[in-house]
Amino acid sequence: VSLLVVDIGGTKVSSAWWRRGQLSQVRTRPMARDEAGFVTLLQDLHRDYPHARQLGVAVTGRAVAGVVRAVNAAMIGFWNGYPLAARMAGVGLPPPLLLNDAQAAAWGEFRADADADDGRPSGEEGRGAGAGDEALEGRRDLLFVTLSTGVGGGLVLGGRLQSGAAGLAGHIGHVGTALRAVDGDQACSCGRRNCLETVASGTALARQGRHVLGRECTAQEVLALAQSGDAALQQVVAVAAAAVAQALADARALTGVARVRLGGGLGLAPMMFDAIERALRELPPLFVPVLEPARLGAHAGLIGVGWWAEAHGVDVVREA
Ligand code: BMX
Ligand code: ZN
Repeated sequence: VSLLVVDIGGTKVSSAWWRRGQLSQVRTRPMARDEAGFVTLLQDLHRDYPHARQLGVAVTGRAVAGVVRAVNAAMIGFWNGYPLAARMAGVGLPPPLLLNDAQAAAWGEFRADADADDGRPSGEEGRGAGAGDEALEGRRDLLFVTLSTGVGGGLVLGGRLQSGAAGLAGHIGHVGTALRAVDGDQACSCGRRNCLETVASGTALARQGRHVLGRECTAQEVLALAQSGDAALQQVVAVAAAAVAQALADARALTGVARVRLGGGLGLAPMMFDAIERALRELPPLFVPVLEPARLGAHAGLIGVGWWAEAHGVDVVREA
């Protein structure tokens, strides 16, 4: 094995050897807070996987020609215009193929379905011929949404991963929401106002929790306290879930996508997942996609970028 896969998120960095969709030697470390710390992290990576010959990297932010550019500039201080490919080469890692983290996860989820379908007897796709065609057609499209430090998204349409000009496609965290956070209108550090990410990300839940409780708290704490009956925090969760549901309906209206996978530490939390399902049931069925938890769980990005790197070659630095 020699393909190393890395997933660099706002809060943590995961890495593993990748072979045909299987991961081994999975490691997770906290994301560095500054550039110097990040270079140390890259050196540690190189030490942990010294025989890496190929490298696929899923990364928070847009990845363009070896450089990462934040959409939300406040998420990681040094991440806007960071020459990631050059820094990786600088510590002796192979030249990486870079892909946005949620786009990578979307590709991983899509590929996981394709593999599962391979093992199925044919004709199982639906009863009537018409219904079967529609079901089959629908399986070529998939939206992945992660609720984590930020809110990320990746879209596969017609069997193709959409990365868009400048890697922006799928950034559902930065669509506007008509719902308001409990602490009022929010400026998003992407330059827009009241983005989904300012209402429904882990960062947004923690911020609203602080507003309600008058002290620091985490998104997981907000969920736990809401679960145990705190009405104000239940409202925070309900508004976040409704905002996500609206954005999924918007995505369906715009692209026709009928299947959504939800991932990220917050998205995979049962309370959040259930709240979003409930909010979807309030919407007209035409706009409601089928929602499922990410089948690859927290490793969707790692596995997805592995498939992507395998298919696209990783011997040159390239635009994802
Ligand atoms: C932000 C944006 C997206 C990313 C999403 C989820 C940056 C740095 N990131 O909207 O590119 O996909 O967060 O990222 O602008 P995560 O770190 O929470 O997984
Ligand atoms: Zn934004």
